Amino acid sequence: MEKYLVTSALPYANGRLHIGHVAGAYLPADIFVRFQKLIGNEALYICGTDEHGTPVALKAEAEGTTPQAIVQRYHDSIKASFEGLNFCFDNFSGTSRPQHRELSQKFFLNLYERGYITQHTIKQHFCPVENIFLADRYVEGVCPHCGAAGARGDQCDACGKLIDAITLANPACKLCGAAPEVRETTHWYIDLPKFEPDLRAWLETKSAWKDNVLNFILSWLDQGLKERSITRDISWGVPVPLPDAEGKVLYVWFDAPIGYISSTIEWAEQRGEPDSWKDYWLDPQTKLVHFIGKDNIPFHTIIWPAVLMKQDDDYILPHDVPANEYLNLEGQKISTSRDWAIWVEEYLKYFDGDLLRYVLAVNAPETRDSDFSWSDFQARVNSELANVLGNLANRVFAFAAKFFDSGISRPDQLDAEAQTTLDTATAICNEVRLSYQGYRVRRAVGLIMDIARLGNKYFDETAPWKSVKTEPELAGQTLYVCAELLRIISIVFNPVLPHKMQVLRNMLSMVSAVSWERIHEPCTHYQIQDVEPLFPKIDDAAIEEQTRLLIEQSKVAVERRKAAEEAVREKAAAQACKDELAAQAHKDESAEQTQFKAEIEYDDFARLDLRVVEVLTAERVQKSKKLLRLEVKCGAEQRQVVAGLAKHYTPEQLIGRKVLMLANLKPRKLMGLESQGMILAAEDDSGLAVLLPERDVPDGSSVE
Ligand code: B3M
Ligand code: ZN
Repeated sequence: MEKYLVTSALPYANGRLHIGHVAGAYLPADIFVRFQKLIGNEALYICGTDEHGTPVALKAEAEGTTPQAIVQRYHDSIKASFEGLNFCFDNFSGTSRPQHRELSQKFFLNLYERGYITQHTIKQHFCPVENIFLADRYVEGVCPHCGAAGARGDQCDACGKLIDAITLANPACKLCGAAPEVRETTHWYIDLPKFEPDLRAWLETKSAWKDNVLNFILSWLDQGLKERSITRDISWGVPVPLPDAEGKVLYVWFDAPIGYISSTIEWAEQRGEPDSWKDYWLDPQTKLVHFIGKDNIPFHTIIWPAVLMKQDDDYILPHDVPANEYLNLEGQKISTSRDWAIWVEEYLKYFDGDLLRYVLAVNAPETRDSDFSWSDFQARVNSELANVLGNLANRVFAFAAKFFDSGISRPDQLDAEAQTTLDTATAICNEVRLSYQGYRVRRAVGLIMDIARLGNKYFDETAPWKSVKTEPELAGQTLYVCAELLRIISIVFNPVLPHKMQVLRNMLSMVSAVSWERIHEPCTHYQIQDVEPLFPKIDDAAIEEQTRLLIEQSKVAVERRKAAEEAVREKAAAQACKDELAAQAHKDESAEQTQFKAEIEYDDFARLDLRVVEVLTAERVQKSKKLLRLEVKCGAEQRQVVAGLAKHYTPEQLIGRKVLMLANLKPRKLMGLESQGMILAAEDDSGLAVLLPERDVPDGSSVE
């Protein structure tokens, strides 16, 4: 017997669950787990919500509530959605629970103490309006590579290159629209280059992984692993467990995968065997399989295994990471901001959970992106589930009711055609098994529907409605073969349609627990009961209504978004205005406080000999940071002036310029050089600015 520990990526607790999530990281996992249990393997299915990160904190602030309240709302909503879709998690936890926080800190400290964590002070954008450091995706500006506007701080969509946010030109904060400040901040980094040999050696054993996953990893390794920061400056998260780390939390992607373990620990505690999580995580026999969407590949195949490798306990590493591609909706990318999505919560108000499971399984984005459309949903339900599988069940049950009092018995002997039909079905089941095991759900579903087609064909060809009058045993044989096919289907289809297949087994009066082995244990008698249509058809009106709702909801969202963007612009403008007023007020204030020197007579002023001079040469004074030595021309005269301008001007910036000079100041020595005049300059917080005549006047001109 094999032992699996299966996880699905932890959904963020900042929004509801939509069908794109379900198709990528969840349904394939649930099907895999149910399949493993069906063939007699042990499988534990672990999940929970990913509850940290900036979006939760921002949402809480926007709604004037706490992050915990936001998290609770979406945790409940997501959990209910999964329940409505008949998911079989063994535990569904959340990463803001105390136990998870403690475990995450322990993981961090283990790496820290073993020298796998470094510390760097970096420059980062800071929004003075929101008063937060801005994660890269919250900054937008001009791409330093291609010059495109609207590049995000992490990546430019125009040229596809990765960006260091700090290199964006004209950066703007996406939250408030204002230009962010650049501030220094200290963070901790996981020293990935140190892991490279171990990671490479481990990954070399993974040649059986899906191509899309391997390609992704190779390109990462080939670019060379870099240190990755694993801390953030926000208040919502797991506090960094170091004395000098006030206000710092672990990056959400550092703590999230640890949630797989903390959720397993919670499961163990809830069943009253607190150590039993170790039977999975610390037993090298366990096969750990992470189901994820493709954007999560590097975290699960590089960073997370690295983190697991250097802990006190000997954790198992991922056995497989079957990542899926994306599901589109009506030919467009699913988008939460445009509300171009089908929310599971909404879906469940209208349709059965298993129907969505079926359609998403048939269209699973296993090797490339796939598409969901309402018309395809209707067609799949009506012409596949209802017309093929539902029809087989209906006609068999109706016929049995009409002519055999709903009893179907195994004939003493089966003729060749009957036997071949059953043998074909069991042969297909072997293929189905391989497909499930290899994460090829689309193929498994197609094969199972072939069994149902086989049944309909057999029913048609043997035409029991004819034979029942003359040779009722023959009609009975047809019913028996078809009932056997339905029984087999109700077993092998259970991973995809757990609820519907249970209903079918009930109609067939199968009471024992469902298991793959029973495929090969023919039933001797069926007493058909509780018959109901398995797959009622979906009418056009229902589909039109859904299409209308989708378009409507998206329109509302796009308008709301436009309004929000407008609000951001207004807020930015208001802020700019406020800044200006504040600057003005500051000026006025300083004007009030300005201490003027004592009054003088005009004669006092007239004693100053102020002149326009031209700077002929300029050079730094050796060993002085402040002083420049200038040669200036004042009419017929040339003078040497030593001026304290070196911090504000390079010599080149001054040569050739006409500036103002106090010419009759008594010469004095500075750093051994005689200064024969004083250059006039205005001073403010940022330094000195030499005064220049407003138009070109000859040197030597006097200043009145
Ligand atoms: N919260 C889900 C996502 O990227 C992310 C997964 C964490 S798994 C440890 O949609
Ligand atoms: Zn801002």
